[in-house]
Amino acid sequence: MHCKIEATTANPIHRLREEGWCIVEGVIPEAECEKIRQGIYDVAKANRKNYAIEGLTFLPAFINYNQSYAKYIADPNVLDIVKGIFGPHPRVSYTSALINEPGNKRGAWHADWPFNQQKAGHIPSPYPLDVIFHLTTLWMISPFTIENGGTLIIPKSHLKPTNPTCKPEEDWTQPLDGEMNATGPSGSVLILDSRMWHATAKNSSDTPRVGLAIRYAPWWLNLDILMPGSEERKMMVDKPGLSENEVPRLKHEVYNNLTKETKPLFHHWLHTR
Ligand SMILES: O=C(O)CCC(=O)C(=O)O
Repeated sequence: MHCKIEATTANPIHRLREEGWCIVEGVIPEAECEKIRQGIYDVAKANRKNYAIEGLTFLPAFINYNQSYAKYIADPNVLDIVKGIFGPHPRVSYTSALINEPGNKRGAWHADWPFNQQKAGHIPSPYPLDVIFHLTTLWMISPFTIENGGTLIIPKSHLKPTNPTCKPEEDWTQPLDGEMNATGPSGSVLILDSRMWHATAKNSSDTPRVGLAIRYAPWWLNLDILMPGSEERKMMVDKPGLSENEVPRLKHEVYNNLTKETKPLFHHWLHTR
């Protein structure tokens, strides 16, 4: 297992716990990234959601539209780390395409679900325990560089008991002390504790930055609130009229074509409750 080390230890799980992030290089061969990049870009653009921020294309449940990267989601270089944290039965919670066009604006600092305090389903801050509940992984289908806007992160911010979504009235788009761009060659995977403060960086290159956000959850984290039509979502989001991310159900034909290693990560998305 290769993990780019910039801390004191070679163990990526230890590093995730201490620093809140690590990068695993070479998960998808670079030549393969070249082949799948345009397809991901085209499909994401063609199905872009109109609520996406200007300069960004965002498409949830991307696995339903394009499966060119699907087998890598179960790649042991990533999955062994995920299992090392969550145990033997992790689940994929999100597969989203992220296209950052040249000239996009810098985004606001935030932590991801279930720590985003503006979403109906969230763990209220101050978080009671230092526990990794959810992992956000950002897949570099393009190389991530400082110029094209490698994700902005603040190492160790996962250890804070809260995050900027607690105070949405403040402007969180400004630089903060300790920030850095996470960079790597195409085919690398940035793994973040979802509590980590992070933000979209400006793409100052002349080429779109193509990425995927794939998130992993432990078996015990209830994901039903994300699923349109679920009983949880009706009660907690629709009825009170609150905001929440949407992860539509997985299409059966897509599930049937996944590899045997990938299927267990997605089985829960076949059904709503
Ligand atoms: O595109 C990026 O670099 C950051 C994406 C992000 O902030 C997110 O998916 O929560």
